[in-house]
Amino acid sequence: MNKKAFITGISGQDGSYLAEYLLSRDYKVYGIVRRHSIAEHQDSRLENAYKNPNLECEYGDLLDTSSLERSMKSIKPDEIYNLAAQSHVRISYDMPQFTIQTNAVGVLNMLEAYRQNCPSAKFYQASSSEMFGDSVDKDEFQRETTAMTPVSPYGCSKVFAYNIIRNYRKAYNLFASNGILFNHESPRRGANFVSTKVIKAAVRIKLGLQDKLELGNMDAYRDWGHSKDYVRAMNMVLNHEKPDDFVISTMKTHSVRDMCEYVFAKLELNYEDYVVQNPKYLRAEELPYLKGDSTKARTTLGWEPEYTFETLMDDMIDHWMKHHE
Ligand code: NAP
Ligand code: G4F
Repeated sequence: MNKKAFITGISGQDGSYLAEYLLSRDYKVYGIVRRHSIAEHQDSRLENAYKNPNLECEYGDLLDTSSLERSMKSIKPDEIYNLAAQSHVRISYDMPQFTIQTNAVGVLNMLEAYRQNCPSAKFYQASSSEMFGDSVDKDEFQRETTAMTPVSPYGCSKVFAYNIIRNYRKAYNLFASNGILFNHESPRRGANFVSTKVIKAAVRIKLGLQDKLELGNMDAYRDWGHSKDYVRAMNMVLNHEKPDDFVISTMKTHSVRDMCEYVFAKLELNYEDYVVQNPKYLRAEELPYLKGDSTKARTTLGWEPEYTFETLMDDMIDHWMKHHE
């Protein structure tokens, strides 16, 4: 019989790639989507997945426990991927209560619905490198053992979720795992994250549709990978012999400035002629540096990324070029 997977956040960047990946591996995939006032935007990232009859979505929300319980009771999934979140770090300063409700209490709601209705399922939690905050090991990496000192409401919410997963794993003997994923992007990345913002603007400048790009902190470093590689890792985490926590990263870091330099140069432009700083995009507290050590996932799960920073950028540039042409 086909395995059944349940995905929260299925309409997001990772959820949509994960749905496609699992469908290609003959899973029956279920997801919940929230009610949107513009219904036609709801499924834009799921266009490909919906071509497969093995995908079913229903309305639900991490804050609506009745919808979660109904799904767990009726579907009885084999694998649960909890990807739903208010996932924007700067916006978590504008909406701290909603961020904590969804990313922390919402995870507890999901865990309870799972524990009470289908405890033999495996549960994946979308944990984040933002949990490390300003902690860095002496060798300049963050890894599973690095202290967590989050520097944003988003980071704090994800630390709660990470810890409650570990608590439920032990207390109730559940197969509940954390994937601690470093930044990952794709053509489906939301427009207000830095990668899409830089690439879309550079393409529009190249085509004469825009004349400048306003950014916040250009000296922040991130370890950027491709979402397609990272959803593959999520599935490997749940198919490992025991529940555990894994860092997923490329093990390389670049600054926002490096990103601008690469993207504009690829389009035969000099970023210094177009990029200006706007304090509006600075954060109340910035996380200056991320570089993940994913040795554990590579040696234990056999996971390796296929994309590099450069091929990720190229994929996104191609996408936005085609979109504007
Ligand atoms: P995303 O594109 O922002 O997708 C988030 C998804 O969560 C959307 O489908 C959104 O639905 C849904 N959602 C938000 N609030 C919800 C709620 N209260 N109930 C149900 N669904 C809700 O994020 P992503 O990049 O795919 O990231 C997926 C997960 O990985 C998130 O938990 C994120 O925090 C985590 N993560 C991401 C990265 C990264 O670099 N991408 C790194 C580490 C961890 P709407 O469309 O209706 O808002
Ligand atoms: O693209 P970002 O907004 O991603 P950020 O804050 O690192 O968060 C992402 O990665 C986390 C994993 O580490 C995820 F958990 C989280 O859900 C999300 O997917 O910003 C990246 C860097 C930051 O240092 C930011 O200050 O880019 C800097 N930046 C500079 N100018 C900007 C801008 N970020 C945004 N969004 N917009 C700017 O104009």
